[in-house]
Amino acid sequence: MSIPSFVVGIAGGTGAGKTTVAREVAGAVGEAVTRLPLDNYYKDLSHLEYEDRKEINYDHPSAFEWELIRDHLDNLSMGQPIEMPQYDFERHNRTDETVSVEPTDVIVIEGIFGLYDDAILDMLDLRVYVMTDADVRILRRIQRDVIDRGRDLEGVIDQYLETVKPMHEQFVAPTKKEADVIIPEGANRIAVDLLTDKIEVELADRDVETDLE
Ligand code: UZR
Ligand code: MG
Repeated sequence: MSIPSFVVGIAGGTGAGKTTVAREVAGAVGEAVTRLPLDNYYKDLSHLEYEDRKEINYDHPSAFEWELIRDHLDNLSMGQPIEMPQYDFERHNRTDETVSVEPTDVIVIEGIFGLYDDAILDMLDLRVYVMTDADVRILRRIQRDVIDRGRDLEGVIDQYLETVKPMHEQFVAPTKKEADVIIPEGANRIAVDLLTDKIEVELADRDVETDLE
């Protein structure tokens, strides 16, 4: 790999469908795609007790380890493998394990703050914001947190009103101005096809460039 990877950033509110878009695009591109979910880069909070970790504002940019995100994205796009941290939502903490991730020609970084950090924005070749109505997002969030993650409904509602919604309005929604493309309602077929086509055209152009070198 002689030229840097093509890097796609996908942002949007909780429950917007970012992970689904990233997964579908990654599956449709006819080449290996590395996904970098920002959820894995919440700060290590092992020094805190569970009761205190539960109280952290996970919808604020300061909850993420930005230095590590920048380093990992930089390394991957330059052809270096990384050890990606893993996150346990039930314990609200990073796990002890990491996963080795190999560099590929396409990298998709995805999370509520995918279009937030200036250094990350500089590394992106394609910036996508997934815009889904708040009512749909909270319904999906309830489904995921209550049914899949075993949380209680009241807690999910309180958290939504106390932090998720205000932080979304303050920090996440404004990042849509950074986007090249805004896609409605998550993983709609045409949007996924268009993103896939765009990435494939970029890869083909790069192959031509490398052949000429
Ligand atoms: P997505 N989150 C948790 O609920 N618990 C944690 O330990 C870490 C994160 C939530 C976070 C945010 N907020 O809204 C969401 N809260 O994960 C972002 N509260 O992930 O984009 O997949 O919804
Ligand atoms: Mg997600």
